[in-house]
Amino acid sequence: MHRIAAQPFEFPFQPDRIALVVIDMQRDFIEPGGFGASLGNDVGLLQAILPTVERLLHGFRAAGLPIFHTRECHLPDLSDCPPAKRLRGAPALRIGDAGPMGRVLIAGQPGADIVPALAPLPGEVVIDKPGKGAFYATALGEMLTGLGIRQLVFAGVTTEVCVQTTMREANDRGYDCLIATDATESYFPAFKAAAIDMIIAQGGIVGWAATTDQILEALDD
Ligand code: C5J
Repeated sequence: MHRIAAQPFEFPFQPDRIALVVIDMQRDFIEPGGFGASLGNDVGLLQAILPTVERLLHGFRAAGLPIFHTRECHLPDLSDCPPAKRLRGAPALRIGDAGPMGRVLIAGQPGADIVPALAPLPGEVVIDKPGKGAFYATALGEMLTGLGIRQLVFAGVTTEVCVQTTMREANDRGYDCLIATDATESYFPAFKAAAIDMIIAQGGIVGWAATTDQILEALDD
C-alpha cells in the first residue's frame, strides 16, 4: 500500500486501482470569449493552474496510471441540454450560440476542446458530459469498473461546480476521492476554499485533499 500525505489524514492507495480525472479544462471555461467569460467571470484565475495540471498529468503518465479527461458539452441539436440550463439568467452568450470559439459548449466546436497545453494523449479517455457531474448520463462508471479503478484523484475546473459535483457522485458510488488543491480552480477563490473545506470536513466526508507535490512524491515512490 502506498500513501499520499493529505488532509484530513493520509490517503492510502493501490497503484493498480487509482486513476486521475481531469475535469473540464476546456477553452470555453479558460479562454476569453467562451462560456465562462460569457457569464461575467475572470478566466485569468483558471489559466494560472495550467502548469500545475500539466505536472500532475505528466506524473500520472510517467507512472503509467490511467487518465480520464472530461468535457462539459452538448449535442449540436441541444437535445441533451435541459432548457432550465440553457435559458437561465441573461448571459452574453447562451449554450449553443455562436461565439468567437464556435458554438458555446457544443461537442466538436473549438471552444469545447481541452486547452492545447493539456491535450489528451492517445489512450487517455475523454468523456463528454451534459451535466456538471461526470457520472450523470455518461459511461464513466462502467469504464472505471471495467478497469478495476476504485480510487480517484481529481483536478480541473471549477472546484465547487463540476469538480465537487463529480467527487460527490464518485463518493456516493464508493470511490476513494482525493482533490489536488493546486490543480483545481474557481472563478471565486472563496468558493474554492469552501469546497475543499467541505470535502475534507467531518473526517473526509467527501474525500481527501493534497497538493500536486504531495501526490507526485507518492507516485515517484
Ligand atoms: C461550470 C464547470 N462551472 N466545469 N462548469 O459551469 O465547472
